Amino acid sequence: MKKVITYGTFDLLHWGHINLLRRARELGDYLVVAISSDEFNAIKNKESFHSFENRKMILEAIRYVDEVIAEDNWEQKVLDVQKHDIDVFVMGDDWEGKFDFLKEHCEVIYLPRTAGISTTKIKEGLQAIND
Ligand code: C2G
Repeated sequence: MKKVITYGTFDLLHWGHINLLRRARELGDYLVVAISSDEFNAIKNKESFHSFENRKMILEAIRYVDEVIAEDNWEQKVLDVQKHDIDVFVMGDDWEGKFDFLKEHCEVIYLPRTAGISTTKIKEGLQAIND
């Protein structure tokens, strides 16, 4: 079984995230998603609207996702790849090159981001409506 992993906050889930998850799943037979904890989001200077538990529950409902684990720090990826017997690591290409150190442990693939949508864009759009 070919196992794929990807990482992210996945806040205010949108079609760009779904495009990523679908393509990641299509690269293998099983997709693990490591979702950023609220504490790790703070390290990433990101504040998510939904809590970790709620973002996790939403991801677990997606047909492309087989398992959801927590992402607590930048350093856990090699361990995750080994512990979960991962064959392919996937990220959107806004991260191009940033995780090439994983190439000695698994395949590393950066997929084109979906243009025209982002969690920030959603927040800004809602702000404009409410102004
Ligand atoms: N993404 C995408 N297209 C978009 C928006 C996001 O392909 N329009 C992808 C991102 O490239 C990423 C994934 O969806 O691969 C999740 O995006 P975020 O939740 O913004 O994740 P990020 O904050 O980049 O966290 O250790 C890695 C980090 O946890 C990644």
